[in-house]
Amino acid sequence: MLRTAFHQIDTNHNGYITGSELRQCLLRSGIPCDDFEIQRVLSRRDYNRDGRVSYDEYMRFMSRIYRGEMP
Ligand SMILES: [Ca+2]
Ligand SMILES: [Ca+2]
Repeated sequence: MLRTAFHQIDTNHNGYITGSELRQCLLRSGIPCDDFEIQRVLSRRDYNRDGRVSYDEYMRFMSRIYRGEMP
């Protein structure tokens, strides 16, 4: 289920979520976001600071949420 969500965001299926892919995903969900908001959301998931979110980083973030460690 989580893996499906990742691949829905990763529209070009290169294994990384970029800012523009995240923005498109939010727009498809009816959530318009400005660049600042996108960067804020992205940076919370981008643990190694390479400007994109890998599958491992995504899973790490989601598992923290599921354990109740994120607000
Ligand atoms: Ca991608
Ligand atoms: Ca990264």
